Amino acid sequence: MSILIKGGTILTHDDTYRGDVLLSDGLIQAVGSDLDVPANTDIIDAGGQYVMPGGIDPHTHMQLPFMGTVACDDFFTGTAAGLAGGTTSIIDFVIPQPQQGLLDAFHIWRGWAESSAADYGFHVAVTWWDDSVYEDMGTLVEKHGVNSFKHFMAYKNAIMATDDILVPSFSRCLELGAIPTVHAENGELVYHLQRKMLEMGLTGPEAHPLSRPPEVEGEAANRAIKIAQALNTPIYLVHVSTKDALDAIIYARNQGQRVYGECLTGHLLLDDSVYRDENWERAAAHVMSPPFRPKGHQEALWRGLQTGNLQTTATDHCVFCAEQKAAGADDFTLIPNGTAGVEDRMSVLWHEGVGTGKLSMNEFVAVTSTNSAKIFNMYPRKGAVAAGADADLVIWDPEGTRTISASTHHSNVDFNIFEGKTVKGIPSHTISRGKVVWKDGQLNA
Ligand code: DUC
Ligand code: ZN
Ligand code: ZN
Repeated sequence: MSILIKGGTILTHDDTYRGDVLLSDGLIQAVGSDLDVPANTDIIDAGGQYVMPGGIDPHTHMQLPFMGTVACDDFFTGTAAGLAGGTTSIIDFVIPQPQQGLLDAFHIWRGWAESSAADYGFHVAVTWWDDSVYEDMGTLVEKHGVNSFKHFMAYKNAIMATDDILVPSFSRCLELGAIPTVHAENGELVYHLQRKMLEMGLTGPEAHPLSRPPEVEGEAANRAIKIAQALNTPIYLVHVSTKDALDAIIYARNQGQRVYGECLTGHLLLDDSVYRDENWERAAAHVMSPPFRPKGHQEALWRGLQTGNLQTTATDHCVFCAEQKAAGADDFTLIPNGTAGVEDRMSVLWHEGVGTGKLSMNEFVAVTSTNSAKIFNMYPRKGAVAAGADADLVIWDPEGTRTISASTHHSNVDFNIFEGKTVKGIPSHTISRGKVVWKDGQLNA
């Protein structure tokens, strides 16, 4: 079955023009005007709307086993929520426990992801080191299409990668042509400050940001970037949330170093006052790492996107319901870390970015899709509106509105950090591999 998207304005990372798009067999067959259209082609009228590449969220954690529980969106519900918001691909994380084989973990995650309603890829975390990890990294790149390895510089006594892991792993990434990525927080400092908060009797969510101040991220970002520089590897920093880390990126990029940075929709909009909410459940629902930051950092992140020093936007979608968050009722360090976002990223960024003039429409496409496709080796199969690319597309209604709420979102989680926010600019249709999976508010994942 073919589909012709007719009469829309095509929006890519570098162009805006009137044109039609013909899809069949999961691929974009042609883009232009007066296309040869087979009989029985379904026509979608995209008049007054934009046709752009489906969103790529390069940072999600579906059904992640974490902090004694399991994230409550599985690969189906999480990717379905993404489709409802115009995101047609995610890159999730395989996170082996220390001493667990990387390939073993990879196959477990691949099994879970069979239920995915959208396309997915994996970053694989390096949480320990020996010769078998070195070997497995090679197999993952050469046989399984893995392009990136993740290093958690925080989470001491769990998955933290110390320098004796970062150095050989970054070096192996360079040999393989894969890109090392880091969660940049100094885990030793976090551990120390968490103990200090508890000793002071600060046990609630208000202590969470105090235990992870901006310097914690700034130090780790600098260290990771310098290690990468010494080894001559490119590096990608996930969820850059502070001016401190951004300044390290800008400095390195100005020296000609190949450093990439991602920011999260939540970090662009919210500040740390959410942790001082008198309602414990609401405050705990915002506990994620890195935390939401004091006022001022958000503006710096927007500038990072505008100047191109940050290239991608993501969500770190990793969701825990109220009863799971309650594990930390007496000790904030036990609150499972994570918030939602995969469904809301595109609309919130359009509304707050394009709607305010902070981002051009083409920059929006770049930071929501194309740049991730390029950095993680999927371009131009993903992130493009071009013949031969996967037919992952969004038809974007710039006049449509939606009021975000946990009561109407498609994720399993019972909370939304953007609750009550009305956004202008929504997907009227999402098309995944040539199939319409979201149309005028109806999800058919
Ligand atoms: N941060 C979170 O908030 N959740 C999952 C992992 C992470 O680094
Ligand atoms: Zn992280
Ligand atoms: Zn994450």
